[in-house]
Amino acid sequence: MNLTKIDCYSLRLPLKSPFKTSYGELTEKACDILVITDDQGNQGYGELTALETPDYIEETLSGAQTTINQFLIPLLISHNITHPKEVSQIFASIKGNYMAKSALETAIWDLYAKQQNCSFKTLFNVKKEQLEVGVSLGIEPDFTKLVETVNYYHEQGYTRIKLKIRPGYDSEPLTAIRQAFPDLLLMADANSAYCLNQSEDLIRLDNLGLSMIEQPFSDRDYVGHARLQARMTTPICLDETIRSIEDLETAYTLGSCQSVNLKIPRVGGITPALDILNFCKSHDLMVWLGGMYESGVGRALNLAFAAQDYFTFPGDLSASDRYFFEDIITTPHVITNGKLPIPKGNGLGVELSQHALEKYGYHNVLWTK
Ligand code: OSB
Ligand code: MG
Repeated sequence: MNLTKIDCYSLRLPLKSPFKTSYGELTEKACDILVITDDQGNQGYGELTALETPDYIEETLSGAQTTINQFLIPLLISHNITHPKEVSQIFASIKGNYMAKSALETAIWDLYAKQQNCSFKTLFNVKKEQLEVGVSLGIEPDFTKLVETVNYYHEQGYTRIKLKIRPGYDSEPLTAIRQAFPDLLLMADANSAYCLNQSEDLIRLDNLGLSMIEQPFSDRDYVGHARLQARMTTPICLDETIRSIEDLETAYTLGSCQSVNLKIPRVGGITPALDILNFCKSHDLMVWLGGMYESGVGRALNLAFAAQDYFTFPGDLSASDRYFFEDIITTPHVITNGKLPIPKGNGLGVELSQHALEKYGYHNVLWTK
């Protein structure tokens, strides 16, 4: 693919309001945007979505940056890549570090699509022009405010609400939402905050008509999740647990989940994400697309990927203005008639806003030929 340069924009995007989960509070989202250039001047964009603190999964932003610089870029440039499908194989000798791999792998896919004058929409064989989406809400102890927030997003067109929960903050806020919105697609995400002996707290959520409960237990606890699933009717969805197809096979075989939150960065990029999607299809397992508070770059990828036919449940895919005052792309993602349009241009179909890149971060050249 004749790569000539890899640039990195390290950004800190302030959040419109702090986002509170069972593991802490986030006030700004740091991310890197990788730009891979070829000898024709085409540019592929990839977002590094790793969080700064290893409280979601082990990988951190600074660790991922080191992995990219010391291990992944040297591997990438020493191979003659003919198709982006080869990249995850090229990275196979490096263990874990899925988000670091995904940042480069997705940039190579974008570059490839642009070389072919093809959109991601076409690449993924997507017919839809727009997508029904959901929103993820942080912990809000004031239930009146919480219900107002749900109403605000519901009126904008978000058809599914996910609430972050933790022990002591579960049944009550969820009941408040359910009473105000009897028919809403509603789910909860615990981000590993419970342990097996708190199973009763979760089982009593069974009467709330939740679409699913995401990641109640610790990320390696396949057996605990299987025991809980056997005792409750609400589907358990795994997020943190599923980093690879092997993780998914283990969870499926043990009955640890009935639903999968698929995040492209958490599994190492587009090729492994497609493998996981295919596994879910062939095993009739529900799967939907999750998010990592992506900027407009990662969001564009998520939109095209989530528009594939097998996804029917609205993902964690909100408009640019859900989290950010200003997106880093020239045309932000805006809810239109209650849905998010899927970008149509070549590759990801978004352009970086030079103004926002300068305002929110700094630039480094990682490699030149
Ligand atoms: O657990 O799904 C999660 C964001 C970062 C890390 C983990 C999670 C999340 C979200 C927000 O819930 C999803 C989004 O809107 O991007
Ligand atoms: Mg989650």
